[in-house]
Amino acid sequence: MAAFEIQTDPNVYDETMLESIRKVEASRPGRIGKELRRMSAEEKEDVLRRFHPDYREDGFAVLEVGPNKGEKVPSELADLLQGRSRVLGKAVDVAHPDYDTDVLIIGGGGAGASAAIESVNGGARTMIVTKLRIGDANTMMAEGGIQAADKPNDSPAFHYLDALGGGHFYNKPELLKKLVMEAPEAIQWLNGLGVMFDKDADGTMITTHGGGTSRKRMHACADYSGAEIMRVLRDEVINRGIQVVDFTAAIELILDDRGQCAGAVLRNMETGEIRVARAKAVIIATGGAGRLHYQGFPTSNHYGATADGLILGYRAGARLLYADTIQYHPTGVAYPEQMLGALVTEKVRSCGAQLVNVDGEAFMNPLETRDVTAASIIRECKERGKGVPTPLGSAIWLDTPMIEDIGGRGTIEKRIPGMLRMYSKFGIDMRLTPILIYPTLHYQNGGLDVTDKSMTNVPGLFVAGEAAGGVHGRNRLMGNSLLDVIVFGRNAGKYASAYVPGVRLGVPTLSHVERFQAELTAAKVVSKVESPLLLPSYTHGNPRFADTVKWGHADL
Ligand code: MEZ
Repeated sequence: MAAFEIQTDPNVYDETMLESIRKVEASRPGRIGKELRRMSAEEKEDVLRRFHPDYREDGFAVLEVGPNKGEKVPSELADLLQGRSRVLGKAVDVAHPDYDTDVLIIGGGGAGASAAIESVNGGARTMIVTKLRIGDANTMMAEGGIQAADKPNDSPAFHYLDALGGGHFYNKPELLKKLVMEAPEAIQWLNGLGVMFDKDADGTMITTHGGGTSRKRMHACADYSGAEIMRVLRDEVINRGIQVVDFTAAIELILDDRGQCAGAVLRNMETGEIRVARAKAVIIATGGAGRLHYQGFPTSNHYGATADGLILGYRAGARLLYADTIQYHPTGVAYPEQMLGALVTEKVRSCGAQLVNVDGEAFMNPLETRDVTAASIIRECKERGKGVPTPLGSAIWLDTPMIEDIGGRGTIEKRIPGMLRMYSKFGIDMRLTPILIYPTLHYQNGGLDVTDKSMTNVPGLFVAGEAAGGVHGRNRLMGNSLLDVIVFGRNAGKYASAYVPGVRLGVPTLSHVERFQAELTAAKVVSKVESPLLLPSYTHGNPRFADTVKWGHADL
């Protein structure tokens, strides 16, 4: 195969960057093959406390109403959780549904699709509603891989311990146990459906390390693992004839007069028309919150990641767990600015690239856990002044040419072809020059609190994927999110369909929405926004974009 050709742009890096690149190149031979020291527990604790955005008091607000009253969450999320419902003041006829199903799934990403497949397998009438199109989801954006302990030198016990340590021991044990125990079968399920995992000539799956893994258990489809998984799940949903209603957002849950979840109020994203779906069980699979741009960070998330499910669940009385803990992926694109915040997969570091400062020094082991790595990058730029100046702030080199030095020519094209092409569009050949990165808002570690049967404290309300909290504790490891959407998407689908035959719905109502509003009024909370948000408030070319998305932590 001919090597991928790139027209490099001699002007893409300015003189300061080029001078720094020369230092990176000069130090590279001495860095190759040298194992970089791991931080001690005390060092990690220190860097997290001082530099991780989760520890910034000014980024958070305390909830004044609802099941988590008194707890802190990111300020932007608090505004939405305590926002004004989109159904208030509207005549919504919940007694006369437009759709009637057993299991209503809100969200068309990996968790929603997996849930739908298993719900149908369980014999339930099943319907997906999604505010964009099926597959427009963070699953699609995941690049580096999916974890599963399925090699002879590994075991779910090692996987459990790695994720528990990475999560700072806050992971809910029963959820984590399910995640790791069902991981090998999840890989086989996906493989059987047609996911094209990277394999050796003899068919053995290729596995690599991720940050915080003690064994090589990252299964990948080059650097578009999520897109490949989503392709196959979407095909499966469509081929099975599962009803999918695109461009339709859920804007409120419906409960019955006994407090059971009984469906959702829907809004057509194009026409604004309101519809009602009656269901005996509802699965929230709405994904993450990157488009809320917590603390002004750019994001690697898809356009619709606005925490909608958390808002719907919370107003209906479902508890949140660890909603104050957010994952900033250490390596988001910092330059060129047209790609600001886009994901540079952790696989780049798994393949050997080091994190290097303006003076060409590799300042840390590149495979520390994500929270520690992100905080260390911020420290290097903000406290030590060792970042590389870019138009939007300072950044750190990811020394990608090392990958080819270590793995041989062609490794980048083979292992991370998507990344190579992404940079090529801007005249950067990452095989020849390092790339500039800075943390980007990537994942919501917490979410709605669920049991190991994926149900919340609201009967009939299930949650799967990124909208659920607990399995990852307070920091998720790479590759455990794709795994989570498969294991817990399927879990929610199975348990929701099994739950349906025992349900007798009472009178449907939206009285919980009025009660919540009354609580807000009593607490003198003035709602700043209508919620759920559904889509971010910026558009390309809109000057407000510049106000919303500032370079993270410029003021630290
Ligand atoms: O699990 C993830 O978040 C993931 C695979 C991201 C990546 O770096 O590729």
